[in-house]
Amino acid sequence: MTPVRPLSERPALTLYLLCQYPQRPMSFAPHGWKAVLPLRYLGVDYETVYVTLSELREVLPRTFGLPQVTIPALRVVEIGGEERLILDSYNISQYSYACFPDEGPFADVASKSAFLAKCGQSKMDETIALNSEPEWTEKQYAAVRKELGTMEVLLRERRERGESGSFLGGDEPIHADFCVFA
Ligand SMILES: N[C@@H](CCC(=O)N[C@@H](CS)C(=O)NCC(=O)O)C(=O)O
Repeated sequence: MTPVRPLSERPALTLYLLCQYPQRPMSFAPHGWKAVLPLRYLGVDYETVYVTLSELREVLPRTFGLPQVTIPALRVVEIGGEERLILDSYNISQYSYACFPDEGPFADVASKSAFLAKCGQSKMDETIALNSEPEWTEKQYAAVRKELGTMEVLLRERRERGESGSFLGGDEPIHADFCVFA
């Protein structure tokens, strides 16, 4: 496996995420996770800048000289100083995989061994082999569709009772909604 590139050889990345209000620099917005998860999966270092909705609309377009900016947005400063802004979580994800192809949860050899010691190499090989069998994967998809069907039933029943909200928790998400998201 190619060794993880030292920090001095990596581009500097800044990820812009939406926050609810300036005093709380944290993001809940779902679009942001679509960029955060691939970056974290690949173990890529980045700084985070949290912006409010009004900053997103009023400040960021001026900062980047664009008519409109959506977030997540990733600012990349290459080793040579060249800068660019990547918009849209899909493009950020594509960039992450292209730029850091050899990293990932198993970049650390000791952690890989620890994981395999628990899960077992043969179980792992078996699962990887099964994943390329259409018959097996179709069964897995069917099982997932069945599970999701339970949610549809719950949501439909709630609608029929005249209750509002599109979350399992009604108008506000509860733990069950967060489990579905995760
Ligand atoms: N397809 C985009 C959607 C991103 C998006 O719509 N983000 C919202 C914030 S959660 C946004 O930037 N909206 C612009 C605005 O409200 O002015 C992605 O996946 O990154």
